[in-house]
Amino acid sequence: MSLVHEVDTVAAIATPPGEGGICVIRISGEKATEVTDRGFRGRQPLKESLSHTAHYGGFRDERGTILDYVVALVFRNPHSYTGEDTVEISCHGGYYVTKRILESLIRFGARLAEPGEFTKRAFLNGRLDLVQAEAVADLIRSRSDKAHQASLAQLEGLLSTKVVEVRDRLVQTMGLLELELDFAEDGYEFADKQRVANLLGESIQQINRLLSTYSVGKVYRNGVRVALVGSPNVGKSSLLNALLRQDRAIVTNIPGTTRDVIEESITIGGLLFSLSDTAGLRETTNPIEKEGVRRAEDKILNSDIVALILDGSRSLQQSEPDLIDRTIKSVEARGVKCIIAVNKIDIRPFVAEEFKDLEPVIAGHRMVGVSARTSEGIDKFEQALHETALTGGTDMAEGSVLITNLRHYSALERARNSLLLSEKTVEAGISSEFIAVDLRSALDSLGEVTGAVTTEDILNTIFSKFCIGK
Ligand SMILES: Nc1nc2c(ncn2[C@@H]2O[C@H](COP(=O)(O)OP(=O)(O)OP(=O)(O)O)[C@@H](O)[C@H]2O)c(=O)[nH]1
Ligand SMILES: [Mg+2]
Repeated sequence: MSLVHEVDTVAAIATPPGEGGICVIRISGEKATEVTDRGFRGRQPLKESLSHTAHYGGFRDERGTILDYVVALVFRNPHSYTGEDTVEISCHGGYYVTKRILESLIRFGARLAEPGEFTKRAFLNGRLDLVQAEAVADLIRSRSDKAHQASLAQLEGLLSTKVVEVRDRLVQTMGLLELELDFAEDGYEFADKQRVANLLGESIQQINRLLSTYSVGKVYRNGVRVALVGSPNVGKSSLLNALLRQDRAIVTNIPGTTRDVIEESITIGGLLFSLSDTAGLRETTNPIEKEGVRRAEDKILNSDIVALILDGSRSLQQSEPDLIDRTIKSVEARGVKCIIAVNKIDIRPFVAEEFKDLEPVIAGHRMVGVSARTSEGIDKFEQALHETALTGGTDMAEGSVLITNLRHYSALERARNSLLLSEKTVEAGISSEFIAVDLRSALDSLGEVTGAVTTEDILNTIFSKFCIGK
């Protein structure tokens, strides 16, 4: 697809595949009503219908065979999602019926929409900016309260407004500098350098404030991956079951029960946590268990929090201090967070002092006593997970402006770095020409966030991640 607005008419199924009460097929483009009219017979042609009207009728294929009785909604340019003429056909939600209607629409002159094409058209027609278009995808994918809140705030334009505010101010600064450049040979100086320096400083601060929200924002959007790891039989699977309040993983008193990684999700405080129960870590010659241990080690490397589980009912076994040492060091080396849960406190109460021998390895990591059997301490363990997930930031109030997306973060970071360079240039008293160069690239980076400045590559990367029909 090119950046040039394509005027052809596209169609796609907008609802998930499968059986359901209804299914919606979306048609958008200049000929949306005309194309649909080739199959649809209601009281009046859709082509002659007003915007925001609903029409009942039969839908026929190209041979005139009735496929279904449907309701067609008409939205007229520019009052539609895409900004173009759009028809939404609600048919009975069957896999076959829907597919046949779509096939007919293609024969009647529509083209099958590419992934995200409706939203891309909405962007190209100025109905949404890029942050909002991405928020649509995030909203669809959100699986927790916080993810939902954050995507909604972005869809409502909170982040865009902030970015545009910073950009507008810099555009003014740029204007002053450019004016000066035009008259440089005459020795005029229009831009008050102190004022320029102040504007740059304020913009840098504003961007820094936005950047600082990312540590929390990415957790809101992406959730938190937690690996439950430890020696065999310490109660990892029991703990998973206790957290899920469901008898999900097999628990036995035989060490080495779990081999495959078992993954389930829960929400704590509105955040999504993906939990992985793993095989107990130990030296083994059993090839199946060995593979389990390898997968467990893999999980340690690919999680946001490692929950190291210890068995508090017994003293540490010979190899355990070494295992704890190795696990915590590898976790720390990768910047992964770690919590230690001492399990089976129903047998023996948890006394932190008893783990003094493990200092200094465990120093700085939260340690909680739990019982997977009685669920005592599970609430504290959940709280520890929640707080650990948000370390480096604070929980944000509903409606706060948050950076949740790495693309936005990187663009803002580039903008900030360019502004820092231009600030230095101002301080050094070097000519406006050089200030303008870095300022220009800061403006470009800021523009990339909302899509004011964009390339086909950026658009394709963003919209190809959407599903078809969106
Ligand atoms: N008393 C008591 N027993 C527990 C508790 N948690 C687990 N157990 C018991 O400890 C044994 C091992 O539990 P699992 O959950 O299978 O341990 P695991 O760490 O998943 O073990 P592997 O999969 O073999 O690595 C079982 O007999 C459980 O019933 C607890 O909190 N209290
Ligand atoms: Mg297990």
